[in-house]
Amino acid sequence: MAKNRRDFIKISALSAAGVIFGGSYLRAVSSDKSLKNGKPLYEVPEKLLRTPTYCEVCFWKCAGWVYKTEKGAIKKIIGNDIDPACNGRLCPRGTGGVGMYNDEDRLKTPLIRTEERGKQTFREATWDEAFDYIASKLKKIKKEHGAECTALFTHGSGGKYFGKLLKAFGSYNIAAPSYAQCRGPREVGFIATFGDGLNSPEPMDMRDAKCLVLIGSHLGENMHNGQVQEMSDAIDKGASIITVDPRLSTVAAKSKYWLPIKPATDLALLLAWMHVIIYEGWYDKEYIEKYAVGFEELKEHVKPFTPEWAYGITTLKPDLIRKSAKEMANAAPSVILHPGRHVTWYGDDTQRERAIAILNALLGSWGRRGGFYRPEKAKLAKLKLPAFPKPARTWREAMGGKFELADLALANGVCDATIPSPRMDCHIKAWIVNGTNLIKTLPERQKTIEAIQSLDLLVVVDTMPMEITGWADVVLPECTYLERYDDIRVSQGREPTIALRMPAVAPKYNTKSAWWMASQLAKRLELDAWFPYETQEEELDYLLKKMGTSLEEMQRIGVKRWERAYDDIYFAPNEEVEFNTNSGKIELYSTALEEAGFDPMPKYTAHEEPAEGFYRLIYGRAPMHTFSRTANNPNLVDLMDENNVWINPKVAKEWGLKTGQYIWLENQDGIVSEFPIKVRVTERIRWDSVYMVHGFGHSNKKLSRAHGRGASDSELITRVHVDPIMGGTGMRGNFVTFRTENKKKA
Ligand SMILES: Nc1nc2c(c(=O)[nH]1)N[C@H]1C(S)=C(S)[C@@H](COP(=O)(O)OP(=O)(O)OC[C@H]3O[C@@H](n4cnc5c(=O)[nH]c(N)nc54)[C@H](O)[C@@H]3O)O[C@H]1N2
Ligand SMILES: Nc1nc2c(c(=O)[nH]1)N[C@H]1C(S)=C(S)[C@@H](COP(=O)(O)OP(=O)(O)OC[C@H]3O[C@@H](n4cnc5c(=O)[nH]c(N)nc54)[C@H](O)[C@@H]3O)O[C@H]1N2
Ligand code: SF4
Ligand SMILES: [Mo]
Repeated sequence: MAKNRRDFIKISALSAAGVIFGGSYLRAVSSDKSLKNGKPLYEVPEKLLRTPTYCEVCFWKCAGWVYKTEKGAIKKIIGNDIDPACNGRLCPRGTGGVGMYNDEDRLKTPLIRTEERGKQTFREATWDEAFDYIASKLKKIKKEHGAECTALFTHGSGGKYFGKLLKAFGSYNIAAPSYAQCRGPREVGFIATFGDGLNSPEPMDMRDAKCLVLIGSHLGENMHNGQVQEMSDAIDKGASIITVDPRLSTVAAKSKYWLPIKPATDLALLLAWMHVIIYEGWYDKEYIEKYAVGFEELKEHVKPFTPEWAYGITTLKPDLIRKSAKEMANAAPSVILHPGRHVTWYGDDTQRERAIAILNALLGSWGRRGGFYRPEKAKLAKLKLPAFPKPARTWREAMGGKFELADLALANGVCDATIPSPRMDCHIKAWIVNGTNLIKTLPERQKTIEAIQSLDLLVVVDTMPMEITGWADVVLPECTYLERYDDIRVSQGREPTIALRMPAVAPKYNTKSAWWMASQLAKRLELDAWFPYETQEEELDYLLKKMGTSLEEMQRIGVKRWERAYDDIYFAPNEEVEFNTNSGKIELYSTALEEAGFDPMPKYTAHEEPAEGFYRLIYGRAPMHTFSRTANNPNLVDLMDENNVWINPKVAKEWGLKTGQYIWLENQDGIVSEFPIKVRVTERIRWDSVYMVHGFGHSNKKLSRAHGRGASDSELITRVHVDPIMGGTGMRGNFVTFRTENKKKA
């Protein structure tokens, strides 16, 4: 174990910043005392000006300051000290965010397609031409098919404005891949148990946890800033970490217990943990009695699931299962079984998340210090707008009554509802895609492309030429987050907090903000009543004044925090708590799942194993990149310019593979990776799996740094296991084998 367990996090967070800006420079600025006392400061000694922002490199949205020279050259971005999401420190990606602004491959002007879809052949257009084209197509679709035959896919700040546009137009088909390809199952699993989802940032009291259990969550590589910091604080205070991962992740290497589980068998481990905790009497009896229902049923249900039973499935020794359960029980209630975030793995994900929720309940950590706290959120003021028209249909109809428990639209559901089918009398005809590279983001690429090919209109709003822009009819170039205002950031947390993003510099090239684009389109679609302001400053000032501040104040302070209205962050001793479930209690036995025809308590089902010569494809994050969006960022490419495939030495020997060699991966359906990937032979991965970082292997030639670098996990995920409860797309049931040559290319 490392001498100072905090080092690994410091290294990943700071060395990167050091590379980009020079370590001493960065330290000099962040130790500037005048930043600490919360006073607004427009000028710093180096004669730099600063403006507030929040980061868009990932969705943690850390608030920060952009420093620039008087001439408007951006020098650096640093964290805002009073923002609880970052506590004054950005991660390497946030520090390198200026690369998004500087990237010379950026989209520069609106584009209209001239050849067939997918070919990246466009002509440059004016904004007026682009908007007229879109508006006339949308009007035609509305007339011929109905406004509800349109959809928005979004994963970015501007989604709010396009969402409003679409609702005003008459469609509620608004989907984000951050639900059905990411955290959806955990929301549904926790709602079924506690009556509340987790949302973002997750209300985990990590800094006071005495034991943290990470099931696949690879914090430290997953750089969600505030969480990584709180984990490192907890470690410094002596908390123990238990990591369940088929791979020795960064954090697994620092853990008291690493459980190198056979992938796809987590539910067996979770049931065995329940068995031990219940039958050894290690659960929180008072808490369960007071707050929960279904304990006797659960006790009976988990009776057969002994650690010995789980050993045969998970390959984890019974003793390790018992010891780790004891470790959690000793720390309870200051223990967190982390729900994870990207949890769409094997199709039974809502049930796995239910099991995680139930374990947290048994240990009494929900509502307790060092467990899960009650979050607070500032109430965002609303504009006075007319009511939205009620759409004749939504994507749900196309689902034929399935996935009723999904609380948000499914991106894959909207995709399904776009492909013509005899089951449906109408399918979706137009998509607006904002800030999501659907070709790399949705599994089953062929299906996404089939859906796109049956559209009458595809509008893509992006900052970069990406795989998705190649399929667009119209490309609208957004300016980067450093060049625009956006909506007020209202994040939940221990206290209500808001943050402002404002332009640090004027937009480069002929790029514009999503707010402006949506307002302009609204004018052409006669929907201006929903866009009453001429400028975004006026709109923000109106909203901020209603929230007790103003645009002028927020421009100076960037972040505003309020005290909690009530002192109720944890359950008070003996507090009567009403949970938002059918029974008003924590449901160990879920009546809602039972009513909907699903197992009221989680069960283990075996998943398909790789065939001879194939290995399970698992994927994750690298600290210096976000999905596919940073692969061309000049600053971050300097830190990592391609991904590699982790292969166990035993397997490498069998195949004669060596570290550094380039190979192609071929999946169970015969799909070969378009580009080769470098081999990394390592004991840190089980022999039955291979691992790679998501986001590489770009095929768009306009990405001068990212094109052809590394391979894409997405193209190999041609098989999904859909969660029957909420429609999430389990993506880890794909298997690959190795090719030392690519016949198609040879
Ligand atoms: N194979 C595979 N698929 C996955 C995952 C995986 O690990 N592997 N992860 C899943 C998860 S957890 C998630 S949350 C999703 C994420 O999915 P996405 O959010 O789609 O991820 P990105 O690939 O980064 O695509 C973001 C797009 O937004 C653009 N963009 C960046 N900044 C801006 C901006 O300011 N304005 C606009 N308009 N566009 C901008 C980028 O250029 C890029 O094209 O993917 C899911 N899909
Ligand atoms: N640097 C960086 N940080 C990010 C992001 C980013 O793009 N870059 N994206 C953010 C987003 S949107 C999300 S959703 C999160 C995702 O991050 P997390 O929710 O932390 O991680 P996952 O993608 O679910 O899981 C990846 C880990 O699961 C392990 N794993 C694979 N199969 C199994 C299995 O069967 N069982 C178990 N127990 N483990 C398994 C892998 O080895 C890997 O370590 O990261 C966030 N943070
Ligand atoms: S965690 Fe990093 S990339 Fe994400 S918002 Fe914060 S600084 Fe930006
Ligand atoms: Mo995600």
